[in-house]
Amino acid sequence: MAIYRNQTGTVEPATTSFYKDVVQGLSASPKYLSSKYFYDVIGDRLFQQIMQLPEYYLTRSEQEIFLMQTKALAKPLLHRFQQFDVIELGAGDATKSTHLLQELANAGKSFTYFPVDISANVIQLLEKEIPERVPGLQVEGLNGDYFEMLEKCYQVSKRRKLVLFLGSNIGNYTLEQAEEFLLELNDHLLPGDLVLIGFDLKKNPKDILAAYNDRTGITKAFNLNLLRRINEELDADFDLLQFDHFPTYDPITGACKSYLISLADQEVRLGDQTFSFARYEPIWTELSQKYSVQEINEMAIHTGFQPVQNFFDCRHWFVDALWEKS
Ligand code: AVI
Repeated sequence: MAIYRNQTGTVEPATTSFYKDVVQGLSASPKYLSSKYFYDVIGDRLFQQIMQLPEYYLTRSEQEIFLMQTKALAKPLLHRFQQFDVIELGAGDATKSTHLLQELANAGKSFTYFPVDISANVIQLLEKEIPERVPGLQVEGLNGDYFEMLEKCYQVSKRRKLVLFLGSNIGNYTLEQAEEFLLELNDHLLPGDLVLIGFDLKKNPKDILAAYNDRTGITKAFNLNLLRRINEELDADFDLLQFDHFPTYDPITGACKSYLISLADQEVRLGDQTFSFARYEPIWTELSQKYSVQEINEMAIHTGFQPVQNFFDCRHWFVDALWEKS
């Protein structure tokens, strides 16, 4: 059995999902790798840099919504619920949500903020930082799987819920996966609970492509980092110089896809297996799906939600959609 070295340097048998998913993806035709494995320590750092790029409009657009429309975002929650909790799936650094948390706290509401993240490090940091940013706010970080943690929230508190899923993270799911995710989210909520989901909108294809093909090459490094991570953790020997980054955007489907292109006929060893790459063969690494407002509203209805209100940035490039569980 092959072995690999995990992020803490421990050598383990090759039975983890990372190993299995990589082998499955590289054995498929066409080859693929999941973008969920982009986010090791270096990947996190590169993503932080991406969010600062002039071409990467997504973060700034959503930041503008939270900054300029804080009162409007808080209003439906304050009008509907006497008592509530706010849960954030994939909280990251919670920069955007902090504006809303502050507004809710200013309205004199006492509530708990449950940031959920798969990174224990992120949770530790938020538990320390959020009460500094919003004094008096109760924060209970939850480290682990989104839906398991959502169940935990209901065990701890029976209050109404607002679930945040921001940053166009839903765009990294295929349409099928997104619907599956939303159905499961719906299953974990009670009628009347609210969700606020960040979607990147269809727009001029040139602006979308530029966001995933920045001039400085950070997005390329972000994609290539997955091969570096596989080398390090799964005992492989990808030559990073022999792969190029290639994003595409289809304005009909709204699918923005990134590929790593093999620049040569080559063989790559992974543990005790070998994978062959033809010259110019692609590995599909990421989907960043773009939506129309109509597609978003239809998706709400299909998955058991009622659209309540859409919050757009000034260019209408991004939307935070507020839905209620029917
Ligand atoms: C995290 N996610 C929403 C980003 C996106 O836009 O799909 C990840 C990313 N990939 C390349 N640039 C940013």
